[in-house]
Amino acid sequence: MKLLLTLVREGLGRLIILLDWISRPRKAQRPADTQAQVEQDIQGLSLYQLYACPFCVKTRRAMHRLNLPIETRSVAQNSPYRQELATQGGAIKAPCLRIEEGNKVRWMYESGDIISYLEQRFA
Ligand SMILES: N[C@@H](CCC(=O)N[C@@H](CS)C(=O)NCC(=O)O)C(=O)O
Repeated sequence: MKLLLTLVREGLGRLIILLDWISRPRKAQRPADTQAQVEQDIQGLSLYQLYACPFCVKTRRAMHRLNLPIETRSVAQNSPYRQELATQGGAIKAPCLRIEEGNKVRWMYESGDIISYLEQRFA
């Protein structure tokens, strides 16, 4: 039964990845100097995520649409980032955006909040 559930979950995850790939939104186009500034600004951001998690796919789609090549860090089992997310972020839940603000770090959970934050800052 556990194996069956794992297979269904993995299958659905792969299907979501395929559907995402087929229906990728268009990337925002910016003048080269604006894009260079945006890429500088996202240096302090990293997305802790799981490859086939639907909420992570939704967040990565928004990043693609906004043309934000933010570093992604897998929190799959055995990844060192999983423990980092638990101890520093406070929970193992993906996605989570790590935001460096001066010498402080903010951990933002919830895909909807992350997408709103990115849209407000970069759209
Ligand atoms: N409401 C949250 C849901 C996030 C969520 O449930 N993520 C799952 C993966 S799809 C998770 O991190 N589960 C904990 C785990 O896999 O250990 C969001 O929109 O970001």
